[in-house]
Amino acid sequence: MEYESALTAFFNLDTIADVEEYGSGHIHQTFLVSLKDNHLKYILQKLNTFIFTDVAALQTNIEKVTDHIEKNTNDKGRGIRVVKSLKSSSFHVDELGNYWRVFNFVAGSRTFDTIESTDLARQGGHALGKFLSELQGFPVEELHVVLPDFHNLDKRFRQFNDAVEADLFYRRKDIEEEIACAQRYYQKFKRFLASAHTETIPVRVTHNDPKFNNILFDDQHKSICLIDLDTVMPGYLYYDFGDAIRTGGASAAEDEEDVSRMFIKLELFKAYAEGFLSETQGILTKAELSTLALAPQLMTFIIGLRFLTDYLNGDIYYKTHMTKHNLQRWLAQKALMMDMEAKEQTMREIINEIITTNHIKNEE
Ligand code: GN1
Ligand code: MG
Repeated sequence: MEYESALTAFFNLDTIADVEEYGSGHIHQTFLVSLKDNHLKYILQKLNTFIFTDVAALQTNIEKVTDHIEKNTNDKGRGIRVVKSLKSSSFHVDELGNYWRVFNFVAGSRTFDTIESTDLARQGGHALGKFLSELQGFPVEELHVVLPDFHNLDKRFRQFNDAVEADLFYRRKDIEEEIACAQRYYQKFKRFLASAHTETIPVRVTHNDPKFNNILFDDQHKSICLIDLDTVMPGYLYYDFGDAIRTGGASAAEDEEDVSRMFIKLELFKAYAEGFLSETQGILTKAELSTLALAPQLMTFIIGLRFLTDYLNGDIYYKTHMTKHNLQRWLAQKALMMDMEAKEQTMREIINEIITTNHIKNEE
């Protein structure tokens, strides 16, 4: 197996009971390694170095952030940590030039792809809020910007336009309507960002990929922590809250085939926002709070647009599991975004109500 050399770098082979493919990430290859003793488990990953070209910088970010969280959390010893190789390195390069790394597997933890209850959504909100508040004092300038302009709307739209122009796979002719739709919504979100940024929005440590299945839960369905820290970088709060609601408030999976089943569930949105705002009491600015209602629409658009771009580019970025998978993902994201647009006013009222009834104070 291709992970043989990596296993040797991190473990004594005699101690390993089992290795199996694991998880539903779109980028890396992930394995669960179980040891014979104590039922200890680890996560082994072969990194996608087409996307993450500077693995040393990536791993340094993750180590610094997890060290900081471990120092500042009330839940000591329950988070994810980088496991060093037997040679004390935070990653291993095999004979073929593949990069590998290992994390501890948090005992008894699990993830959810869809959200069954408002309690689960609220727990998700707690996890994201805790992550942001525990990293409040982290020196953000120390983080490497591993994927520059990751959530930059203009950059993502430029990449989309380049893909439309190149039309390398002759897919454009069948999706002219989608292209026109994307162009229209780009204008809308450009206006939203221009107006949001008339006030100063602080740059803070953000996760940048807090989709619901990147949250670990225990067997009581209480959230433990966020995982998949690859994209932890300087960012704006609305990136994280928006992207979190894209999955944490949705009625269906991000690639739902039947778009009529894809909408925002306002009760999940409300519960997520309540959990989130209770953990971030006093640290968010007024400018940040005022982005919360529209952020989910914006981020659903940005992620959806990236799926559509990848469809035009011939599916080179995201793993796909069927033909037109990226197109299907865009269509589901578009349906969700349009439903949030129809409910924009209610989403605003929900946020305002939580702020008022819980006396959420912004930072002075
Ligand atoms: C990717 O790694 P994974 O599958 O958690 C992507 C995110 C997208 C997400 C959509 C580095 O996340 O930006 O929101 O897919 N990560 C990267 O599901 O591009
Ligand atoms: Mg990821």
